[in-house]
Amino acid sequence: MTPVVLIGAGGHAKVVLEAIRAAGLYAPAGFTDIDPACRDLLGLARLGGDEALPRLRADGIAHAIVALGGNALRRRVAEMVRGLGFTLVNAISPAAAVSPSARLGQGIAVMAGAVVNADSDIADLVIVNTRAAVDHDCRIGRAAHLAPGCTLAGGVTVGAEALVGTGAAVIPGVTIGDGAVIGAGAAVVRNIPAGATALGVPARLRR
Ligand code: JB2
Repeated sequence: MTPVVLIGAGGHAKVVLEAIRAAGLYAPAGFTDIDPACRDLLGLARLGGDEALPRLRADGIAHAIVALGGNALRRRVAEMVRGLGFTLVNAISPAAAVSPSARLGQGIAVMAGAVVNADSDIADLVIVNTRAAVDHDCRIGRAAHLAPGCTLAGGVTVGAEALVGTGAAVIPGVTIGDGAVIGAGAAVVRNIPAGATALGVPARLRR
């Protein structure tokens, strides 16, 4: 099996690791984490900080996944990792349902119970977290995070690095701008501008 290095060893990395193990397409070779105290991730060993990555690449490990939950951090670290010559792989849980007509980029995590429906686009570095639902014709921008249990109806657009909070619901055709944050449990019934925070039912912009 093709070896893959995980970048990061926190809570998100645990779930990514188990999705990779369950899918059985890649063999986790270890992880890098900036915290030297972080020595073990569910039986996987620390290979060093990110300064170890050039050596790992030279040793023949060519695949990586950036398992960091923060959207901007994940995007920045992914640029660095790609710059070192790694190819980013996807961690797709076999307990997720991904439509054959959906288009997936690279470095994506789709967790158990998630659904990605027909003709949706999932850009690089997106997290479709546990039990999140993306219905048909959605467009999810680079390094966005759809948190556990959120629901996007058909034709929703989510901008790059946006966060749709846990349990939030978004009605059909709405656009959520780049970097916007949707609070947990919010009901989004109109477009949300880039960089805005929207909370509540129905969701209102935080002033
Ligand atoms: O630049 C980095 C870096 N920055 C932080 N490179 C590497 N290799 N590792 C880095 N880290 C490490 O990421 C930290 O030392 C820490 O071990 C880990 C972050 O762990 P934490 O559990 O705080 O966050 P997370 O990003 O794994 O998970 C968050 O996001 C998920 C989506 C949490 O909020 C989770 O609850 C959430 N499910």
